Amino acid sequence: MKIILASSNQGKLRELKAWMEDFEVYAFSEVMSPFEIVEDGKSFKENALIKGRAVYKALDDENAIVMSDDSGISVNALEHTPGIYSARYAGVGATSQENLDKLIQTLKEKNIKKTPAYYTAAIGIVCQKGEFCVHGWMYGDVIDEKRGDRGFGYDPMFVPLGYERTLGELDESVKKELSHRSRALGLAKILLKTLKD
Ligand code: ITT
Repeated sequence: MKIILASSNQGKLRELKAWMEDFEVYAFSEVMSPFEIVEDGKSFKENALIKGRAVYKALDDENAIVMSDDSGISVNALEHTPGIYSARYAGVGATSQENLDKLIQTLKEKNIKKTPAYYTAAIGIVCQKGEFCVHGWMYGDVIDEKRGDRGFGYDPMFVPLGYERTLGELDESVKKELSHRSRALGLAKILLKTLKD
């Protein structure tokens, strides 16, 4: 089964491809000229489906199966922000590094050294049979410094529940086992099996 991933985020694409290695998977930029998608939904689910729908339409192939990922980090003590705005926390067009620095700066301004947070991933699937969405979460804490350079995005400041080190420091197998994305992909794989029949 051939799957087109509606994402331009290299960190996500790496993880999605590693998790979907039993499928034939391509980033949409590998099969067409990449284009910008306006993510103006009010939830992870809405944004995941906006991305999936845009790429499905552009592919113009009714047999295509498009998978999208909308995700982000929410900090309980910051009223669950940045949430769906995680990619533009430091402003529209901000880099991952700028977003990470801004979240660390926000914690420092509030004198917070460590506080509960969680990642959410909504995986969308758009194909001839319809539009579907599944979610996964990973809980833990964020700290007011970066540690390690594994993973991507906010990983150097995120300590998963039950661990002392950040996702930037831990072996990648830990994130593969526990992550919001892996959990959502576990459900997405079940969905894909049923769509095949
Ligand atoms: P696409 O829409 O092209 O997939 P994007 O980066 O714009 O890429 P999102 O709108 O879903 O994707 O934004 C997700 C943000 O949350 C982005 O800043 C990521 O760095 C961050 N994020 C999501 N999952 C993460 C993870 O597993 N580890 C670290 N940061 C993550």
